[in-house]
Amino acid sequence: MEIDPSEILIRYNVKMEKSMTPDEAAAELYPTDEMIRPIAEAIYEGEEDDVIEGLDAAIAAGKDPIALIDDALMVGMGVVTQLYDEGVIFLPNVMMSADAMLDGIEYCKDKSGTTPETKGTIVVHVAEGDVHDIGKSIVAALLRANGYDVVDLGRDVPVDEVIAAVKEHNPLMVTGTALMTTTMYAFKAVNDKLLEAGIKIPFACGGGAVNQDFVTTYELGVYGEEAADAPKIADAILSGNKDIGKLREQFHHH
Ligand code: B12
Repeated sequence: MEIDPSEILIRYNVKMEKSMTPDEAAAELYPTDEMIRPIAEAIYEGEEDDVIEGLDAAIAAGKDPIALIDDALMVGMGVVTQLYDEGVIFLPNVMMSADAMLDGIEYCKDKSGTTPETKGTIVVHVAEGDVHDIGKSIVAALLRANGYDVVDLGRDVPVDEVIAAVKEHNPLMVTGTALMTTTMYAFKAVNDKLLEAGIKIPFACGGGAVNQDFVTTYELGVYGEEAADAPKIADAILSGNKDIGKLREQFHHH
């Protein structure tokens, strides 16, 4: 479908007559911290260069690059997600913001420079058919920041590719991210094929569409609500808790 930008603008005018423009709505939501605000604003505007500039200034002022992923980039993306949910902005805006966000994550990862001794390998992926990879990239960044070697298979990863990677890398655990109620069923397929191959490692799953009830329907599933749960689950496995039931006890809400 051809999108004529002038028509979108006309629609905005009609829709916004009585209320705020999208920019004004966004301005209400930005954080007040003067280091963080420009980064959040640049995410909303989808301006990669300004995101990097803002991150640079914050890092120069002593902020931890990895902490900035949650404290600044996620905050900016939160503004975008909220306005999208409210119908104030549309998918093309979200796409540009997502790209700026991913560039920012890469930059923070580079800047963190800490390459701690590896605690073990983890295979990370986005479910087959699903291109939403922001959450997965945060999970990967936090795992790396916490000393794990991450094999990042990317997005829309065929089930068999996940199984092949697990066989090749013999990881501590696998993570899966799904943002759509249709694609999350690929996790069940991954679970079944792992079991078929005699591989019984924890399969930590999360992402917008996924919930605890769904994840408990397959044997290896451990649900993680936030990206920060991924390194916590990995640490628990590392300290000897390899039992899926016990991991669920520790990480699921009861
Ligand atoms: C950004 C976005 C996009 C971007 C994605 C860019 C990218 N590179 O990722 C673009 C514009 C490309 C896009 C496309 C589409 N999208 Co979209 N998109 C979104 C949006 C606005 C935000 C998603 C997001 O990034 N959230 C932020 C991240 C950080 O959250 P997250 O991934 O859940 O991760 C967090 C946690 O879940 C956790 N986590 C994630 N994984 C894991 C794993 C482990 C182990 C752990 C512990 C934790 C964890 O960590 C993160 C932070 O704590 C949502 C709406 C919404 N409100 O969620 C729709 C949404 C996900 N999209 C949707 C749809 C339908 C689509 C399209 C089909 C639209 C279309 N008609 O073309 C296509 C999908 C194409 C495809 N095959 O995948 C629907 C899905 C509906 C459903 N439930 O099935 C949503 C919900 C919008 C809606 N309300 O309808 N989208």
